[in-house]
Amino acid sequence: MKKTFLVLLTLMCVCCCASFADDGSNLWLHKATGDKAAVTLHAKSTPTTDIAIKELTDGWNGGAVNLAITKQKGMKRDAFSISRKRGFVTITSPSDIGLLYGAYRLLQMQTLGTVSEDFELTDSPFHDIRLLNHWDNLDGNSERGYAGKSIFWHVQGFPETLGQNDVADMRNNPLRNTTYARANASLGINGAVLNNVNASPKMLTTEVLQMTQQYADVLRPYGIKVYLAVNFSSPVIVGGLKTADPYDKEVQRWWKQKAKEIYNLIPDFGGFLVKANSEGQPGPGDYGRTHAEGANLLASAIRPYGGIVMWRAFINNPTDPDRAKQARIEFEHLDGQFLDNVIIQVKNGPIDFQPREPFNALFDALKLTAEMPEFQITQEYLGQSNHLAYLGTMWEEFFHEVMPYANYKANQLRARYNAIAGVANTGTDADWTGHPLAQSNWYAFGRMAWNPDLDAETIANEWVSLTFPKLDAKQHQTLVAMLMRSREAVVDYEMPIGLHHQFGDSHYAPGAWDNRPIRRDWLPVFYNQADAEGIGFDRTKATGTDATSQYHPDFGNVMENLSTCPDKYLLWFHHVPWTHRCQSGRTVWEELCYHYQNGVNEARQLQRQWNSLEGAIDPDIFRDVQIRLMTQTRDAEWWKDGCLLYFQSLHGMPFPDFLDPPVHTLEECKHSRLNVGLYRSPTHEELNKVR
Ligand code: BDP
Repeated sequence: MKKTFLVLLTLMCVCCCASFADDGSNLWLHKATGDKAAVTLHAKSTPTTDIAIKELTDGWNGGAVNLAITKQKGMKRDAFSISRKRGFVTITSPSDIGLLYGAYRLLQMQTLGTVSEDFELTDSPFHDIRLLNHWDNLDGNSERGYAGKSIFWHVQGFPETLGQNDVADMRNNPLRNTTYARANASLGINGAVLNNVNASPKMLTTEVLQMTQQYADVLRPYGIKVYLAVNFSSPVIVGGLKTADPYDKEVQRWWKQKAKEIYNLIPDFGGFLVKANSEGQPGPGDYGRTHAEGANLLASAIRPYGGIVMWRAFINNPTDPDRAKQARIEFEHLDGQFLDNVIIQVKNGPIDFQPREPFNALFDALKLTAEMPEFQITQEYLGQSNHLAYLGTMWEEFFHEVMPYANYKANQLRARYNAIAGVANTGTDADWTGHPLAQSNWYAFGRMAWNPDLDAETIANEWVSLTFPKLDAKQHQTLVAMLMRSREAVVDYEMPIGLHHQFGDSHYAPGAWDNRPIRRDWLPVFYNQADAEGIGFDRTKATGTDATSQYHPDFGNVMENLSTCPDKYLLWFHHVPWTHRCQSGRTVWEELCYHYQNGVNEARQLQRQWNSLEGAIDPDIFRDVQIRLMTQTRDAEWWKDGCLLYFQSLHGMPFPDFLDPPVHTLEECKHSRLNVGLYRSPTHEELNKVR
């Protein structure tokens, strides 16, 4: 009897531990229940319906399910309905992919505990094209990627030694590639640009196109199309032509031929993403041609096959002294000149993925041309994979501004293509995203791409429930609270009250003092304009660069006027004396001190909150996040001390009493390891090795 009990106990322990051990690789995806649901398909079977059936069979434990294709007038292809009556579930959609989306939704609801006995719901995506942009290079590196290597490319010495074994992670690791595809499909993400916007011309060689075809084949059943970022000089570098001029007949023929080759391999290829005439990339400007002439060259080549061209508005070659105005200056006058399968891809803010930016004034400037937002899921400027920064709150803020002040929804709906993209944070780390909690950003992007009206907190609640289903209500709330406050904490110590681009070279550590002899508008001192008298970048019409006039007056006038400009954008739009009173009642100097201090306090609070979850989270993930939060607090102190000591060195005012005295000297901050990109937290794999 005693022995049986012991065996049972041991078995229970093994089972508990086995189900508890988690390296984060399964993301927010449900686990198989053990039961086998009876699923009946009332439609032609396809690879996509096979996946839907398998997911439901393995994961649903609430009775029989019917899947049926039904065409309903006005219903989008990806939309679905789920109904449950007397315990019997029916999922309907006009398409097989809609059925798969419905299946994932039902399984998510099961984990969230929101399935009732009888219910009916219909859901339909707002954006039709919902894309990840992977800034991955053929050599396996990922630009601004902080989660290991590229999940797609590991081509050594390309193209000479290209062989079967060089084909990337995805093909060699089927489990991993299905997880990627399932994760995206579970959110409705339906496209992936597989390579960096700083695109290698080699992407268009036959060898790489054949590899791309393999990805397309793997991802297709999950409703995910592949796209490529292309280099405008490809006809010269790959094609051996003398020019890439859009008006050259040979060049036009080359692109048409290339399009034919691509669509022969990949009949549903999504299209091209192009960064042209920006940061050294080639473009139509090299031949005296406009962005429209360049974009149309590519667009007309892939138009017969249904492909699109996403032409980026991030033209970081400023002609105006204020880089924030550049996108609108470059593109507004070209409105109406683009083919209808061109979409202008616009970063959410006008500078460059800062922790907080007002929306880019190019939104709403184009009336005849499609535009799509580009978010950055990878945290280039938000502590990379060391800091916790849940970006749902940032994107919610973007939509709250752009919807009323830039007519966002109407503009999206009138365009032939209605799209959105996010620069991915995925890599080869076991947990995919480096920081285990940064998975929430991939999740939030997908959810908001589907429905931009969703609020960040709802999404955070979903993600926590799906990823950590074993937390009790209090623990769940703690983690949601951490996520919800996290991005504002980063804003507090990296860019309080609109003070932007204060980064050193690594885009990680503080560099407020940085005044190297390089392009002025890459330097923190250019953006802070700080001296003995005051601080801030004047973008007003009255005395500054007049960026405020690029906005609709309902937004621009509020920003222009010092008395109405919200504190969060104060130093983005205004240069003010240190003694200027903020809306909070504090002076600018006090207000800066207040936010830097708050950022440090918040980072500490994140540590405390996380520590309270010990025992409730898988120990490996717990320790991993714990170390990253330690790093975050330490970095927050560098930011606070470095920036405040530098500003104090200009005006000499004392620190307010509420400020914790610095623990670093300014010199120390200036020469900190943080700034040379050597300093980082261990990856998930490295942590595992140490254990
Ligand atoms: C900046 C990044 C750089 C990108 C560029 C872009 O620092 O790596 O190539 O944006 O978006 O944020 O093209």
